[in-house]
Amino acid sequence: MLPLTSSTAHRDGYVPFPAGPAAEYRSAGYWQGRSLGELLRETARRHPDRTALLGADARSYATLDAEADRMAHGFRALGIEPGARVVVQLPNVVEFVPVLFGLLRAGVIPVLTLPAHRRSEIEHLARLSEAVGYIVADRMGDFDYRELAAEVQAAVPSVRHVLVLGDPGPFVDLNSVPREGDSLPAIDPGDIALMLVSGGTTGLPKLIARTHDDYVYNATASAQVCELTEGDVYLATLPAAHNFPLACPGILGTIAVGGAVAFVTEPSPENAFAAIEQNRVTVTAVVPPIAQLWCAAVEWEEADLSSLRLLQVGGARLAEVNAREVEPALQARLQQVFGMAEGLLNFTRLDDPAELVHATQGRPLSPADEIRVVDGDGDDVAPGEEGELLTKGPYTIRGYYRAPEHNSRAFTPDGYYRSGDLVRRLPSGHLVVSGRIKDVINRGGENVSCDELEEHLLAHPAVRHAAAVGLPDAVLGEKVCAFLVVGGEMPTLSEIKAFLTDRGVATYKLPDVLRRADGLPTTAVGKIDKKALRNGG
Ligand code: OOB
Repeated sequence: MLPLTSSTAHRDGYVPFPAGPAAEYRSAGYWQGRSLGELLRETARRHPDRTALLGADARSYATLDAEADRMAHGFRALGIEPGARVVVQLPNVVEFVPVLFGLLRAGVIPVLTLPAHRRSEIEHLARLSEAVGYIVADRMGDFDYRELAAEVQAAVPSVRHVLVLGDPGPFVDLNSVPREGDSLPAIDPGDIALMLVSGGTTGLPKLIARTHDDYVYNATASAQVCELTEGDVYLATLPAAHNFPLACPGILGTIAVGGAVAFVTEPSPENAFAAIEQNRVTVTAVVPPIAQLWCAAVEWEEADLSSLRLLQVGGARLAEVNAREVEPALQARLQQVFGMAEGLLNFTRLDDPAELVHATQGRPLSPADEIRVVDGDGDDVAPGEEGELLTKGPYTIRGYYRAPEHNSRAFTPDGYYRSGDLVRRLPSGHLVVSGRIKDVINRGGENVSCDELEEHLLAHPAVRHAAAVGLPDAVLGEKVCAFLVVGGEMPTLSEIKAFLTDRGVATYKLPDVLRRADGLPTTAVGKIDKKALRNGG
């Protein structure tokens, strides 16, 4: 083993846990000094022959473990150093797992982006992370990621390596990289393991650096709350690069206990139900609109879903009426999960009374999670009153990566993350999410940053002022409405969509509704009054 002596440049702009809390998390056993790569290694030692990944390309734990090592050697053979960042953008395919563990074992930091991200997001994230590589699949549906990669590489010169799963086109076939070598770096469990992408509170997405220690705890403690065992089969229904299906408990929690993981690239009832039946899936996680769709689809889909024991629903608020439908329709336990890529996770527990499971978004995962509910002045509200949720703990970041100015607003001086979520806390500790103070539209579980969208809209030659707000929608929870003040002729919705798509904006961020306004209402201090816009412009 080589010590990880090379560069520590990846720590520039990283906000570490302060020494005091870090020592406490270690001595209390929340941080176990294990790397994510070791998590897989330990399971492979215990259960070499058990199935790790299901599907046409199924793999046992021993096979996956060896493959992850070979991948790691491949990244080293390309000269990708420990601490370097590589943007990963893969669909939900089994290869996601060996690629992830290969990078982790090489000490390379994956920047986990979603398949729906487009030029605007990927370029920004590649530039911000100074990525040296970009790993994509050749195509998904009618979208060609190699074309996107060419654009990204042209715009961000640090991206030296484009590795493609499938037909590489002008780039390098991921599977052609030589995979021999004799040593892999020693990994410091306190160091950055991977980077998640924030839902985006203001402007473009932020990078969330998670350490091995904190993320191993995130995954294993979540597995415990879900009573996950080696008999479980987890279906990755949401995009694998998102925190929820990745580690809550998701793919990593399942691997920690020796269960099996299956994948679907698309969550339609037809597709997902077939995967549940074929793989005898026991647990999966979805956003509320998908849960609603599945509950309705049992009426017309024939599939046998009897293996499913737990459906986790989170990412956006699940209405109580919809929560009540889940168990009768799917004959599986419902678990509400209120989490964030920044860290804090809340779960309803498997033995919670039905009332709490239906009407709350769960309680914190860890006894070491610190929660405050505060008013606009930052003072604690009375018990049961609504306020903003602030949190810190053993798996919640202390700052976004390379965002010092934003961090001074998003974190309190004593290290709490200001979630922007409005909650009420019940005597049991369960939280009810009642809204948000931050300016984000939650479109079916995908977060759309209003600031970012407005910036793109303002680039249109006819647009003088723009304001994006969420409007209630029966299916998506919220839909994207853009108010425009224009000089001259009002562009049509399809013109605006084409304009934004051309700028590389992801499809899920495109406005669903366009409204013309003569002027935008403002608050007393001159900020755009979004509340007034939502209430009818
Ligand atoms: C999950 O993570 P993110 O980072 O995509 O989004 C976090 C935000 C939260 O701050 C909150 O505004 C909203 O999404 N949210 C919910 C919710 N779960 C997330 N709002 C109401 N009810 C819920 N159950 O979305 C995420 C990460 C890990 C596990 C689950 C979800």
